[in-house]
Amino acid sequence: MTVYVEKLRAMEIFDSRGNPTVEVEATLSDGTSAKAEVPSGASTGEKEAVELRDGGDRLSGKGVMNAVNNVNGPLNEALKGKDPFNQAAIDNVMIDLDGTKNKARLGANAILGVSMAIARAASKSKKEPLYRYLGGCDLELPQTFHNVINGGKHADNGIDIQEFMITAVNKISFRDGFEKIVNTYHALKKVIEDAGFETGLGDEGGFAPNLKSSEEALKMLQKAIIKAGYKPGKDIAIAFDAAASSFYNKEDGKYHFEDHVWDGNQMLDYYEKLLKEFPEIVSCEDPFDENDWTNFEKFTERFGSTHQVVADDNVCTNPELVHKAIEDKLCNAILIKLNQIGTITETLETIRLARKNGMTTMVSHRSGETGDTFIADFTVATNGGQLKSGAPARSERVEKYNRLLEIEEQIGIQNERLNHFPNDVRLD
Ligand code: 2PG
Ligand code: MG
Repeated sequence: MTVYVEKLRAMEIFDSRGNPTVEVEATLSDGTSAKAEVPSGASTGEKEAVELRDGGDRLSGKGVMNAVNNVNGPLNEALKGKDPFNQAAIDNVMIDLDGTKNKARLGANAILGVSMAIARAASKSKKEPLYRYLGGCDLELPQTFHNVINGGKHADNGIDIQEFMITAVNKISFRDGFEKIVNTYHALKKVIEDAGFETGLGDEGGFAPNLKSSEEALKMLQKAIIKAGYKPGKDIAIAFDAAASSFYNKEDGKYHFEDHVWDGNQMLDYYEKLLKEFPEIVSCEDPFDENDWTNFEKFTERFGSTHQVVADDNVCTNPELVHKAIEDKLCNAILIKLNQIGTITETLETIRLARKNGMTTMVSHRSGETGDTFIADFTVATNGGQLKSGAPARSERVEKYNRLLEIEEQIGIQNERLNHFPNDVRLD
């Protein structure tokens, strides 16, 4: 029996920040149906595919009814009768129908919702879990990064680095590593309380204490790791996402970072000091503004042999931009967000391109998330990668980790290959 796409139906739902987003349900001719929900970022790169918003007065202009109608109308028409098991063909139909370079006509939120819903329906129809349908039999649980102190655009505090993450580097399984993360998260709450700060949470489930500086945040993290009974750098390492575009001032070309106004060189010196003072930092994302490739390149030249340097806002999961990043030696790792580019097929192309050129890849949630656990399966399917999905708190974050626990139980605990970092953080 040939199975084909029978119907696509979308509706407007709400994300973890209470903003409208798109949900798509795909139904196949064999009666299988599956849903997917699209996330949404706050610190978005200028070259991300277009997230179609309605504008006007309703829901502060953030409604997504145009995107919903694009699924129910033109996308439904174009994909009806198509083979759901040929993901590339499905995605190409949508790219062609949209016809723009950045999915501005139909909306990346509409297109990605369809791309994910059809993949999930196809996996259900084949009676395979999504990670196996997408990834075959070469599967590996990812190295996960957990944003436990939130700053920048994700919190109302004085910290300008957007994300301070912890990652379990000494572990025998994903579950073992995740337990260490959870213990550290709870210890961190105590450390923050004892220092007299509030323990309210930011957008990604990390604490958002009103600290004055990023150093203070890092010191608290060191303390929390030790308090939980682990060795900083040996058991639990640290990563950050500066999301530096959010503190770069285009007018004066300076970085307005916490109490300072710095040029690129001063910013670079600051990072040098930070990495010396906190040797447990293994991975640094977006240390410079998305258009400041010169200083970004200098950063990679200086620290790229000892640290993972991740590019997010300046490459936007876009194969063309990643190509340029490879040529320019911009970074040694690429952040991967499905909604920055808008289809599964193009995301896979970006991952392939990065890896072929010796770069690592880190799949990422968005600060506005839903309960959809697609990225957990997707990261396992793309094998050997990393995943950041926020703190071990707030269900839109934890659901992804719970899904990884489930996947680990299904595929069994594997030997850690742990080639994830340019420097081997596991060596004593
Ligand atoms: C980032 C992301 C995810 P946002 O900058 O890496 O943490 O944030 O979704 O707000 O772009
Ligand atoms: Mg980022």
